[in-house]
Amino acid sequence: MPPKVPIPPLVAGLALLLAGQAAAYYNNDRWVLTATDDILGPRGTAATLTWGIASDGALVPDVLPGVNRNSNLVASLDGWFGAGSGGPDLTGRPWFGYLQSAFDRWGEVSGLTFVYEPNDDGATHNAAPGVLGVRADIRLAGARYDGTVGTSIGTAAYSIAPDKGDIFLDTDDVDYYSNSADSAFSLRHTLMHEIGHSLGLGHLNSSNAAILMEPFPQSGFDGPQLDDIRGAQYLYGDTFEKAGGNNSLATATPLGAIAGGSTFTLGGDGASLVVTPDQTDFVSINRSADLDFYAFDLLGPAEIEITLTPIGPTYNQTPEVGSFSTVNAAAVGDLAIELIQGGASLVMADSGGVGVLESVSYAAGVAGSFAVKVSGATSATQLYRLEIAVESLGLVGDYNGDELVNAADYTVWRDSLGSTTELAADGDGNLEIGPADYSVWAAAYGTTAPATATPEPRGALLLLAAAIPMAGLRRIVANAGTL
Ligand SMILES: [Ca+2]
Ligand SMILES: [Ca+2]
Ligand SMILES: [Ca+2]
Ligand SMILES: [Ca+2]
Ligand SMILES: [Zn+2]
Repeated sequence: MPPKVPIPPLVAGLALLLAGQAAAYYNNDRWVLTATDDILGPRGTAATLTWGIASDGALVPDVLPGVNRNSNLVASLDGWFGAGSGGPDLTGRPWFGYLQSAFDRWGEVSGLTFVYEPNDDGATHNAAPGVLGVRADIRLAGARYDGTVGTSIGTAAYSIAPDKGDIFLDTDDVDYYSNSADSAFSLRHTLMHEIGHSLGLGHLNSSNAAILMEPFPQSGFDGPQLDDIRGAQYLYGDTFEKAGGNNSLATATPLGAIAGGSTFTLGGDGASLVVTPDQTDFVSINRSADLDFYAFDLLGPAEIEITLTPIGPTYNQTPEVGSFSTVNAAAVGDLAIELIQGGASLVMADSGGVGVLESVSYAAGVAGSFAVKVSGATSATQLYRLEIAVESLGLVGDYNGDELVNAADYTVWRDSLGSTTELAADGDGNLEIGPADYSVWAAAYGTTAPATATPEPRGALLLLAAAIPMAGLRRIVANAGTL
């Protein structure tokens, strides 16, 4: 549990929150019109947003009836962190990376892509839409606001929900913002929180989970936490939804070759309650229309075991006004899995309900390309972990596939030594032909495939494998003597 800082709210309560959500994260509507995408597609699909800095002097109307101000953010940042060589190009400023990293971090854990817009025409803050080459979708501005009184910074910042999305910093909170410790944690932390609002996320509180969207400044973690990431993925999908997404076989996310004896794992960071800035491995089904296809290759005959596990911690949460309720982030949606080859379904599983893992296994008689389809019945973000375990079924050391391990296999090894593309002699499955593959061959020299395995037509093996449960597969493997 992160320590709570006993100071007044970070942000004026501007967001109009939707009532009655049970998924934790509280969201407003997401962006509809952006400078890059024009009109966005349905909720849960990816988006590109531009961000920039309002020119100093731009008018900032008070969010509450009061005085209007003019932005002094660039001058303030220069004062806090230095101006470097100065000039109109802000990307060379010593502080520019702090701002950029705050936006980019949200992009690392969701379907959002942030692009810096260097132009700003000085239009009134929160009053003009983003236009490429003119001004950004999300514009940062700052001015003297309510200052710091004693140890209380009062309001440090605010932002307004989409499609406005502009962010305001109280540049009177000098000591708070100019603290450069931990790569200007106070500035980055505040910005990442405000960016959350600019994406459409509202406030919530938890007594046992780290959450960036709590209304008070936090410490003990850096950046969006699991509930925040679930919220961002609810609105914009996971990172694989970018660039058209992975909702079809034709646009499946490529996982590459999975070698025998190895397990490919995706989405493992979704079980974290505290998320560290180096964690980026979060995938989800965020609505029933979200399909996640992944493509992978087998290098030879192999048994595939695929496990799909809904994941996420259990924690409590409450909206700003309301009582605590418990959220089990691993029991939000009912996931299903399917293994596909050449457009045809090989095997699928959906017997488990909400919060229950699904698994399928399949014995592939030959090398080939496969796809996994992850889907689910859900109205909120269900994070998952996908594991694809591959066990080779080929005769060890038989690099030319003639079911004998002899000198001819040595020739295949020697002729492809050093290759990472001709992998017939990759006996140890590390995707490169090296000395270890010679050792695999040497140790197996003289062995032959058992007589019972040779007359089995490959097509028949495939059909049989698809129809029998895992225990049956294991038995076939044992009889073949290859494990
Ligand atoms: Ca203040
Ligand atoms: Ca997805
Ligand atoms: Ca998808
Ligand atoms: Ca299921
Ligand atoms: Zn806030």
